[in-house]
Amino acid sequence: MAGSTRIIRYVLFAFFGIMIIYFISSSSNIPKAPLERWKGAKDKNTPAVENPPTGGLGSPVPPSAEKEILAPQPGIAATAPAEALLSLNNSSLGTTKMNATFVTLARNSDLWDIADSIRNVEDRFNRNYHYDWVFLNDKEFDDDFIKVTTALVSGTTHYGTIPKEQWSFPDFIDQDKAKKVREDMAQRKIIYGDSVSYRHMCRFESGFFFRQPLMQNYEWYWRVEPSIKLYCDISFDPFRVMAENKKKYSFVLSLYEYAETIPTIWDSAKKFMEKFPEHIPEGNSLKWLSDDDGKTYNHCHFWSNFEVGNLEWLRSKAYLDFFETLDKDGGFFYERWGDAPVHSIAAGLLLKKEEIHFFDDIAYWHVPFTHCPTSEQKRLENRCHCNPKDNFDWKGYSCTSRWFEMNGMEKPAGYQDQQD
Ligand SMILES: Nc1nc2c(ncn2[C@@H]2O[C@H](COP(=O)(O)OP(=O)(O)OP(=O)(O)O)[C@@H](O)[C@H]2O)c(=O)[nH]1
Ligand SMILES: [Mg+2]
Repeated sequence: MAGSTRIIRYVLFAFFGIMIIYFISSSSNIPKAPLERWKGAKDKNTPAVENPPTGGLGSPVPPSAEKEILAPQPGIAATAPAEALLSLNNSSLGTTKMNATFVTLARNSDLWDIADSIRNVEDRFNRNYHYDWVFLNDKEFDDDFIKVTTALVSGTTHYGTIPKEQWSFPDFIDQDKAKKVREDMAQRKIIYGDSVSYRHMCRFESGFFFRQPLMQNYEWYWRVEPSIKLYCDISFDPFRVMAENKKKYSFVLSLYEYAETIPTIWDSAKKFMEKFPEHIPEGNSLKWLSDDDGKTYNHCHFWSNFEVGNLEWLRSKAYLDFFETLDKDGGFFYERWGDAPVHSIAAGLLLKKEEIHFFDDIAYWHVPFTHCPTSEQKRLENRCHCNPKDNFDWKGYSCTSRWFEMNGMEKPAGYQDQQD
């Protein structure tokens, strides 16, 4: 009798022991919630996020919510309309991943430069969020490209080949005329002026990347180019900031475009405004684009090698009518229109100015310009490693001062020390 009691005790002891070891080992395998340090508005230039993501050190996230953040779930939000997404974000599931992806256009030869960018994005942000990454190319990606980028991205990667008709001369383009333009621009040493592929790239980024089958299921995108740097921790979700604040387009750097590359782009934009007045809302950013009430373009544009934006806006009739109008005028080939002025003029004319966001907290470099937050507090809090002296925002060739002025935003303390 005593013997069988002892056996029962041993069995129970062993059972509970195994259970305890199981719970300890399985919970230590749960990836930790992102270290949220988003605290809402830190100064007047940063809009407050009404529902900051939970899950910070001070607000433990239940295991189920952790899984919501960490598991890629394109299926769920992919079919949810924008309204539903927003209400989901405002609910207690504040930590759900957004329906968003990184997107990069690249050649196979860009591998090591894009690897560098991915490492920056992962280290400063995506290792905590695991967003997907879509890679697009006019040729097939090779095994090396796929192998290395798949290993580096913490989310799911997708690879797409661009259809030929989106990377070639449309039939309404006079190829002889286009060739003469390239020869002339080569002589005048206009940057990329003699390049055919650069023109296809600009036209593709202006009118087609958001229509790729791989992009269809996403609502938000973040464009990343080869060899960029991020200088601060991004401890908030930019996609969520965009959605919760009803933003459609964002930038970190703005500047004046080379006039020689876009002599008639504003004529096409004016033609569009006349033809489609229904697409031009009150309270847009026309004043940022033009100093004479729309007669001429001042060449200000958002630098589109960084963009976080709303794909539904780009796929809207308004944007497509805009692209179509410009495309038919032929300036991608008869001049050398960049996708930056095209996106910027569209955002400036088609969106209300409060739908465009300046991401001061995202410190960024693409040769040769840097955006580094002016506020020392921000730089220290977010472990930034950019030199504030390099900040381009307040220098003479930047259009960011104008952006602040048009919006009545107060410039950060110390900005005068960073002007030239
Ligand atoms: N697949 C493909 N991608 C391209 C091609 N040309 C440019 N790209 C990509 O398009 C984007 C813009 O090209 P960039 O060469 O960076 O143009 P840029 O930023 O104006 O000029 P840089 O100062 O050289 O960076 C990058 O993501 C490139 O990888 C091309 O011919 N094929
Ligand atoms: Mg580039």
